[in-house]
Amino acid sequence: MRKAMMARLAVAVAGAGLLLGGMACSKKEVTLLVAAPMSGEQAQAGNDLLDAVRFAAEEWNVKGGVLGKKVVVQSADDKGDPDTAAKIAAEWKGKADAVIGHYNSSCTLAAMEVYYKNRTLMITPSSTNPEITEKGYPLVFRVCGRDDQQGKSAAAYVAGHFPGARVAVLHDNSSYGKELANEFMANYEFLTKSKLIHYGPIDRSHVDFASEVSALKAKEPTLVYFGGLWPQGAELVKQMRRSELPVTFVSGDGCFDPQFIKAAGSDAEGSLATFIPDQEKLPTAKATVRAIKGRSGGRLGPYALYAYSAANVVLQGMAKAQSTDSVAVAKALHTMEVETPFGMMKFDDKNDPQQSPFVMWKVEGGVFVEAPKDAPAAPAPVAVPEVK
Ligand code: ABU
Repeated sequence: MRKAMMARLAVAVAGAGLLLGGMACSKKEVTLLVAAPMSGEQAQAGNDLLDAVRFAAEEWNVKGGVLGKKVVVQSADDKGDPDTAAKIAAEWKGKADAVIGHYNSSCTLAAMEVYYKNRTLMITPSSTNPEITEKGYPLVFRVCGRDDQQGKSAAAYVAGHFPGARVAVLHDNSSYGKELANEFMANYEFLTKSKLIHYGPIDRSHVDFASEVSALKAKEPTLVYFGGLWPQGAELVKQMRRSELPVTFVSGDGCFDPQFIKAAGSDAEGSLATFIPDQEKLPTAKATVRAIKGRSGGRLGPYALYAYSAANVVLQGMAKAQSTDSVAVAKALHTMEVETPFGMMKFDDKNDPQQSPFVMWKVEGGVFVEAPKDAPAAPAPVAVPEVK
């Protein structure tokens, strides 16, 4: 994998002469493009990323920028739509030195080949679909964890804490939600040697899931795992409570947001979601967390610190490479550790961070708290069949 990626990097270097026209042009500025949903139901997530990258840029600019150039942050609204994301990738050819984005896995998957062909470095702070880095594009990086990791973590938690549960799985049919649901299913069935009682999609365009919930109710599940984002997750939870379906609702990082709790209200109580351990408790993150919350009315978006980290990955990579050239920066990133609020970050052969732990969180008293781990240990998750 490493060899193949370095070979592709070498091809990109060899082609540099042809591609100079595609490189960002300004000599006095370094441009970071934040590409994410800035409007619609996911607007808060996109704006969390944008504000965090702006903050990182301001910190660098106070110290003189990078390589003597001012760091400028631009944004593009992909609306959470893969076609729009691919168009943005094409439109920004030669205008951005690096892209922080996209937020959604579907958008990142749709845009990343265009960025790669245009020789643009791309770092996603939040897209967790494994395929993004499994494809082996040398200019495509990720700073967060992956759905194979969080699906496995959720399955081990459910297997250990809910023995004998009647488990149903729903997903939103997106690159994120379906993949996460599949990872959960494969690991859960492997660990428990039992089958799900239901697996199926919901239609994201619906605002009411009464028919899905009614079909589910007939199967008498005791636990529902959902692969998808908080707007649909909150609606599902409300609809299940309204239908007197007494299940434990379990989801992933897409539902790990105070907006999920706000939208579902008291129905959210007891819901579970995987995310990383408490960022606010990290000694290395304290100052950045305080600053971001100070700028954002007290909110620390789930992926804000990752976006801040992604900006630092780019800028520290440029400083190390002594160049803004994407290929040089990508090469530098494999020879260094980047200082981030999560600690020193090092990339593996696939351009994923070497560390990305997931834990279970629970809604208690209207907020997410880390869920207790004191349950019988699940069987060791070894040799799980690959998810197709
Ligand atoms: N990882 C949660 C939301 C973004 C995505 O991967 O689609």
